Amino acid sequence: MQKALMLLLVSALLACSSQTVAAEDSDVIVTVDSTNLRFNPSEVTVTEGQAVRFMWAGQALPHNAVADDGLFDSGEPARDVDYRFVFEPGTAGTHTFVCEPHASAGMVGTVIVEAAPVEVVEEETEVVASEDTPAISLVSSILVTAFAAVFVARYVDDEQAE
Ligand SMILES: [Cu+2]
Repeated sequence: MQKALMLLLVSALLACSSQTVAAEDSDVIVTVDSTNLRFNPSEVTVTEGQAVRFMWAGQALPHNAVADDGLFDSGEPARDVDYRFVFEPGTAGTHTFVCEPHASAGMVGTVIVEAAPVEVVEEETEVVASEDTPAISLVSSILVTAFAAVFVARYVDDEQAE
C-alpha cells in the first residue's frame, strides 16, 4: 500500500517537473542591446525549473554568458548564440554572470532564481490520499458482504439439515 502511494506520488512529481522543463513559453530571454556592450535585460528573475535563453544573432562583437559561480556557460564568445539553461531545483539564489571579453566594459548580468513553491507537493499528497481511501473502504465492504453472505448461507443450510 505504502509503496503504491509512493509510486503514484513520485510519478505525479516527475510528470509535473518534466512539464515545467518542456514549457518553453516560460523561458526568459536575455539578449544584447544596441550599445553592443550590455545584456538586455541585465537582471532577470526565474523560478526553479524555469529556463533562461541567452540569444543574439548578427552581433558586431562576439559575446558569451558565463556564470561567476560556474553554474552555466554559453561557450566561446560568438556573434550568434542560442544557449538555453534550465535552473533545476536546488539552484535557488543569485547568480551573477559576465560576457568574458567585455566584463571590464561592464557587460555583466544577474539571474535571480526563486525556490519553487512547496505547497504544490503537499496538495498532491492530499489528492492521492483522498482518492485512495474510498477505494479501500469499497473493497473491504464488498469483502465483508461476501463473507456475511457465505456465513448466512451455511447457517441456513445447517438449519435445514437438522
Ligand atoms: Cu560581450
